Amino acid sequence: MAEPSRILIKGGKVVNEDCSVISDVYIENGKIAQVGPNLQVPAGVRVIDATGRLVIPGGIDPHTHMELTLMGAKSVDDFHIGTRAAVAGGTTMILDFAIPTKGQSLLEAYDVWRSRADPKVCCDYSLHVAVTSWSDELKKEMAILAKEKGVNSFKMFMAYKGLYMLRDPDLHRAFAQCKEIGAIAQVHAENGDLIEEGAKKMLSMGITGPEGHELCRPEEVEAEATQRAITIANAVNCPLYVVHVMSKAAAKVVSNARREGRVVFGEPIAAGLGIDGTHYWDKDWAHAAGYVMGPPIRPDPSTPGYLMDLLANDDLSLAGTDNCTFNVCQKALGKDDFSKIPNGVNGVEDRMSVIWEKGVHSGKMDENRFVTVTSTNAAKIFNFYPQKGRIAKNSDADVVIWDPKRTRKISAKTHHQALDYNIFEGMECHGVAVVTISRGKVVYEEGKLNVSPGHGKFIHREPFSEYVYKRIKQREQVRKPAAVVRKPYEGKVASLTKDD
Ligand code: URQ
Ligand code: ZN
Ligand code: ZN
Repeated sequence: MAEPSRILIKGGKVVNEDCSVISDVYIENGKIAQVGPNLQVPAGVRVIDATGRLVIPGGIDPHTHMELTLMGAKSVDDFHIGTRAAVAGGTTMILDFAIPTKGQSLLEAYDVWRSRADPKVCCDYSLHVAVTSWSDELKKEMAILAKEKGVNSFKMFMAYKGLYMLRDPDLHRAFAQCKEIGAIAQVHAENGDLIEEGAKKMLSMGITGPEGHELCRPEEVEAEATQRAITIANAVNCPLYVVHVMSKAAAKVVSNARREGRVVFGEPIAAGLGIDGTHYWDKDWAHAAGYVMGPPIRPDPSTPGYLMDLLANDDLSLAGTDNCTFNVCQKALGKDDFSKIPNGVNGVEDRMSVIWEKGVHSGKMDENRFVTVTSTNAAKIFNFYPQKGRIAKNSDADVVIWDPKRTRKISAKTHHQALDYNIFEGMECHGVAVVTISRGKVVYEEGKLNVSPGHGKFIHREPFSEYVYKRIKQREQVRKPAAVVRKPYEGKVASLTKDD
């Protein structure tokens, strides 16, 4: 049956970042054609009754790693299964990462990831590009990606020593180039040297289990790198985006920098917002290993609530998932040595419900802030707002009918991800996607998926996002350092002393 390209969503409460209003939404040819009360539409239009429910912009997950090969394992959610699971949870766009393999150029990596994703995605997507080494050639490629390929975000790793890690001088160069081409610099902020030393110490003490993964890289290892990245970015007036903020210590560094006026955005993820890292001490090795990611999920049980409070008040800016899923048998590559457990957890399907339960149902944030942190801010920061991130005329018809009263119990038995466990297993959440519409097509309704691989499109993003660059440009003007004009020194000058 040909998909109806015209849909009328009647009687729902339209929730945008700035306001909520009972209103109809009329969708035609993949776009939102009208928003308003009691819309009159042509005959033959499919009508969906949203009375008593919310009509929200489709979720945008700014941080996923579908089919990434890492530490000898390939993440099991590929671009089809991963985006299929995303729409089942109310997310209608993901931003993944093209990460070059050793010796691969950025443009080659970009092409490889495009060829992987384009034929498979069930919803729209885009790509950040990882900078895991430095050269003049690579610097030029960043400019090409920004000018011609729709990439305005580059991720640098301060961890994964020997694999992805950049040291400060190259971070400085990469940030300076990001600023030059109007991109945002993203960082995985952990001190890779301290992680290496910490891991050696734990293993030498016979601590080989997942608890060693957290013990070897405590919060301050994340906080120190977060501050260092902020300092380096500020030295070159480059906007900074700290991915997967996992600890109270790192979150304090980000919020303090924002209060001091730095242009920095902090991204907590569903895992850090929904659960804590006490699981690493579980007696069941497989259970404990399932939570291994970097930075670790923190064992301090007050962390999820603390991160959610900062997300609610804009000290932290938006929520991702870092969805990078490895089955138990893949995690078992590290059964004798935690540093060999492939890093990554799930989140792409459950992010919206976890944040509704722990953020809105708990009273920490309202429905408008929920939309902001799950959709709108990603669109603004990565520069495709209001194409996405808003229920408005001419915006893409990425729309979710959300039932705040309905609950669901998260479980690997019922989830749509490829993973054979779920870090949120058993969590009861208020807030459920009832209907998900991607590009004007109903791709999920009342538990039934209706996706087609390749339905999603790559979203090009222009550089110099206004939301990110307005202050940067102003500072470029008004904070230019200038030399003092003074008469030359004409006094006595000592002679140089040789080393003795
Ligand atoms: O570090 C990342 O963001 C990627 C490699 C996913 N894995 C993880 O543990 N965060
Ligand atoms: Zn990372
Ligand atoms: Zn990641």
